[in-house]
Parts: sequence; structure tokens; C-alpha cells
Amino acid sequence: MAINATIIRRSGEDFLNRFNKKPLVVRSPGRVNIIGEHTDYNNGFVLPAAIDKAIYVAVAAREDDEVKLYSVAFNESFETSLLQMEPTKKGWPNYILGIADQLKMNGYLLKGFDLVVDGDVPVGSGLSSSAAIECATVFALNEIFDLRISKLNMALMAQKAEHKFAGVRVGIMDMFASLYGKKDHVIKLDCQSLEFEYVPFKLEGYKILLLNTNVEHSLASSEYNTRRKQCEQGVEWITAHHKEVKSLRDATMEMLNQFVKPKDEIIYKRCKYVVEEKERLLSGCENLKNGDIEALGKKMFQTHDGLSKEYEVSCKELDFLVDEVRNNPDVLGARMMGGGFGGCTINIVKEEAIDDLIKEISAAYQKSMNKELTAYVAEIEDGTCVIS
Ligand code: GAF
Repeated sequence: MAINATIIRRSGEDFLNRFNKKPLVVRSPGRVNIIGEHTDYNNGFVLPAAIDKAIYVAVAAREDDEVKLYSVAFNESFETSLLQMEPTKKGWPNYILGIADQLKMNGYLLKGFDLVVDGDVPVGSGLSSSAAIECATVFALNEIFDLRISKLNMALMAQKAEHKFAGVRVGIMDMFASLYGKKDHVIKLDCQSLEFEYVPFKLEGYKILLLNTNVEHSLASSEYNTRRKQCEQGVEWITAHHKEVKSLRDATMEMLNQFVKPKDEIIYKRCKYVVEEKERLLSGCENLKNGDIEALGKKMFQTHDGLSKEYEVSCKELDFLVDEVRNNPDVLGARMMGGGFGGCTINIVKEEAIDDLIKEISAAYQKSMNKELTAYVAEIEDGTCVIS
């Protein structure tokens, strides 16, 4: 597995210096999502995978109720007590405190703990560093306090932690991908039943290239929650006529045209994107199973257009990066990935063309957007595990 030995050493040493004891180290990866964006909280399907960039937490139990945290990335400490779990204005501790709060709320007995968080998932890049911190924390606390929590319950608690402590009503995709990731496989997850299937991700001669706009997306910005509400409003209008429709998963274009379009054009556009994306994912997943990566790639471009023009969660930098590769024969597919408003595009690129593409697109991006581009070739890796 692609573990980052430097980070493991650094977080272990940091922990030892600060707390003078040996920690348990847990790795929890970031994720990519091939297709199926903003479908998880609409009870649709998603197709994510864990990657070789991860969050590492070093943790040890305490004898008292104190919680002592340190973030290497922010070079910042935070202290509180288990008896006083509430969100803080500081940001990063919330992902850890939210987990401790969930454990308490669910009746698990824990003591205080010391924790150092480190990692190489770029923050705010749409690779889901927040879910990775939550999953690393819940996995590590489960180990040191022997709580015997199933992976599914860990994912559900991590999702609730984010709702409550970060204020973003995220779906289940990111936590699920981080915890359940499997090397060289994507996860076809049904977000309604939470049943899933591992699909081999074979890209003969092609790789996943992530292009980071370095525009920090702020999921916490109310837009994510607004999109979710707009989808719920659309469902409510349909349910008034079709009781069996519980989410956009159950909705059809005919229903949208009949019951949503006449009421609100914007809500119609949002719902239309989701209903179309649901179908795109199912056929895109079949393309992948049949080795037809070209067909899957074309769908990724369509997803981008839907996210940009109908769901309106893109930004000029993301649109620029997708438009730059649209007619490039070495790029089979590209789209913005994750919540949106910044972060990365995901691209399926011919292996031998990657270096030249990065050079060309970085120069073009700098010239047109006056910003630096960062590029990563992502490998698909296993999910959360104990390292030492
Ligand atoms: C973010 C959320 F956390 C996910 O649940 C998902 O909705 C995604 O945006 C969009 O597909 O990563």
C-alpha cells in the first residue's frame, strides 16, 4: 500500500515529543469519484475510490476526560474535555470533536485521548480531507477503546459528525469511500440501501490525473446545503402527486416536467441534472465493466456540463480546465469532482501524454487564471487501516 513513511515518522515523533508515549497510527485515505456527483444525498448511486493520499492520526488513550489535539498542517493545538463536546470556531478540530460527540451520543464509553493529525490530502481540494480525518479518528478510537463498531456505523457516525460539527449536510459517499476503499477497485455504492459492489478499475494505458485549481472550495458555504434543499423541494412537489416518490432516486423526467418545471425553473434545472446523472452513472458503470473507457469518458464531460450549467456548482477555473482538455485525443474524460466551487478536476489521460499535458495546461492556467495549478496522478488504494 502507498503509505507515506515521512508522515508516519513525523506524526509518531511529534506525538512522542508532545505526549511522551507511543501512539496507535491509523491511515484513512482521500477519495476520487469517477461519476455520480451530488447523487449521494438524493439516494442515488456513486462510483468513488480511495486514493494514495491520506490523513494519518496518531492517538493514545488518557486516564482522564481531557482531549488534547495537535494539527501538523496548521501547527496548532486544541484542548477540551470529553464532558464539553461542542463545535469550535477553529475549524479542523471539529472533525475530531464531532466524532467523539457521536460516540458519546451513541452510548460508547470512552476516556479522554491525545491525538496528532497529519497527512498529504490537500485541504479544500475536493479530495475529501474532512471525511478522511473523521474516518481516521473513529477507526482509531474504536481500536484504542475496543468499541467494536462496524465499518458501516463508523461511516454513518462520521456523516452525522460533519452535519453537526461542520454544519454541512453531506451525503455518505466520502466516508464510505475512505473506510471501504479497495486497491484497484471503485465502489459502486447504492446510497439508498447502502449495498455496494467493488468494480475492478482497469485503465489499460490510462491514468487518473487530478488537476487542482487551488481555488479553495468551501463546502461549508451555504451553497451545498442550498442545493440539497432545492432537491428536497422538487421531491416534495412530486410527492404531492406520487406518494411512492421519496427522493430524486424515484423521480422521472416526466414527473419533473409535469410537477416541478411549472413551479420553479431553477429547482427544475437542479433536479433534472440529478435525474440524468443517476442514469449516466448506471450506464457509465456498465461501460467500465465492459472496458469501454471511451464511452465512460464522454459521460464524464456530460456530467461536468450538467454540474456547471444546471446544478451550477462549478467555477470559472474548473470550467477552464475541462474546456482545455475537451478536444484533446489523449484525454478520454474530464470533469469537476466533489462538492464544487473549486478543488480538482478528474481526468482520464493516456499515460505517456501526462507529463506534456501537465506542462501545457499549467502554463495556460497561469496565463488565463493567474493562478498556479497543482497536478497529481492518483492511484487507487485500500481504505482506512491501522499502520502501527
Ligand atoms: C461532497 C460531499 F461530502 C459528498 O457527500 C457528495 O455530496 C459530494 O460533495 C458531491 O457528490 O464531497
